[in-house]
Amino acid sequence: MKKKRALITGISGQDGAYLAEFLLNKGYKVFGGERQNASGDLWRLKSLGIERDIEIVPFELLEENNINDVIRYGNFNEIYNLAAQSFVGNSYSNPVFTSNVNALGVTRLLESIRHFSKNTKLYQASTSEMYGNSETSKQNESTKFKPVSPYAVSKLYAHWMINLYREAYGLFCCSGILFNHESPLRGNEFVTKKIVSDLAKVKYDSLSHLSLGNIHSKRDWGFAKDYVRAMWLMLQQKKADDYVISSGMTYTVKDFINNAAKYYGFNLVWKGSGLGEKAIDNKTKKIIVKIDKKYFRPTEVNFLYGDSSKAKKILKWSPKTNLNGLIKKMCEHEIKKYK
Ligand code: NAP
Ligand code: F7E
Repeated sequence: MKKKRALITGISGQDGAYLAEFLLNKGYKVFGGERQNASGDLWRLKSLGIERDIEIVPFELLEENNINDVIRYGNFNEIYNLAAQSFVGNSYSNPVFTSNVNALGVTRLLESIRHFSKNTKLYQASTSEMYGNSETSKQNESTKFKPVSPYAVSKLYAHWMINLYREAYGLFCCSGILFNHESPLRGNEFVTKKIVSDLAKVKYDSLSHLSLGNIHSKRDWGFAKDYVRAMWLMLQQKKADDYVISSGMTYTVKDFINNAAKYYGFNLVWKGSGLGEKAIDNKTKKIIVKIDKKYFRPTEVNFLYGDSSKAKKILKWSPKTNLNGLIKKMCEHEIKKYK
């Protein structure tokens, strides 16, 4: 039987690596879109042992002609658009770049599929950040969007374009509204990876303490490997649609720190408040966590809590790893580096 052909844009990122592994296991021929100014170090694919199984193609969301060449001749059954400027913090200092990549980049891609490859199915990486500071206690597909960062606004634009191209031109395109998902392959700039990696440096290396911003925001964190399975399921349905994918639990950044700290043998006691809040190890009396105002954002999403019952019902999807399991995987991965 002829192998299905899938293009994953953003192949060098966290989700790109796990999705590539998932599709290879399903027997797909996987093409990975990599931007040309990238470091070329596909360390995540290497760590999964799959770098030789993927055909890398130059892919830049800012370049219309490049996108058209890839789509016109690729003959893809499925495209997973994971490429993005994905760091919310960075979107405040680079709002134009973020919009160009995340919003207009998706329009370029949709136009290319419409003109050159109308039967190709498209997955778009939408995000829970689009809800912003939502007034509902849980967020599902009908919850109103109130984005509060340049990143979230750019992703909402793309989200609506996906809806529009589905309606107006009958393209099979789906948005996965994914809540935060993490893994040992997460980028160092995101808070979960920063926590597990810096706690390891405090314990085994010479870092004096961990510096963080707002530790009271709540996130619905899941394991990335569970979430890429949902992306694929969306493209296997008869009808294209949008789905919320979440763990169904919500915790503060502080909860995450307390849980992770135990893996390093720290028993944290918290003192003070605001910028003076700090965590001290009860055994050694050493300061382990301090607050630094430079990590606060001009606007913040305080609370996210997803309701993925539609995905559970239609896609038969539910997560296999909970927060404790995720933290265990991430901490063990860091600790291994020192042993
Ligand atoms: P990630 O690790 O930051 O990966 C982003 C990928 O996009 C990287 O491969 C990056 O390449 C590539 N990229 C950036 N700018 C590009 C451009 N102009 N043209 C082509 N490629 C470009 O992100 P992730 O965590 O895997 O997330 C995957 C997608 O899901 C993103 O769209 C993100 O916004 C979205 N999302 C993520 C989460 C989450 O919790 N992880 C939740 C909801 C939605 P370089 O390696 O060269 O930088
Ligand atoms: O922040 C707080 C920060 O950067 C989580 C992206 O994948 O998920 C991710 O976006 C929380 C925020 O993720 C630090 O203020 C405190 O409240 O890990 P993060 P994010 O902003 O939720 C969504 C769903 C995406 O779509 C995005 O692509 O942690 N926080 N102190 C900090 N955050 C960081 N990064 N660094 C700190 O020092």
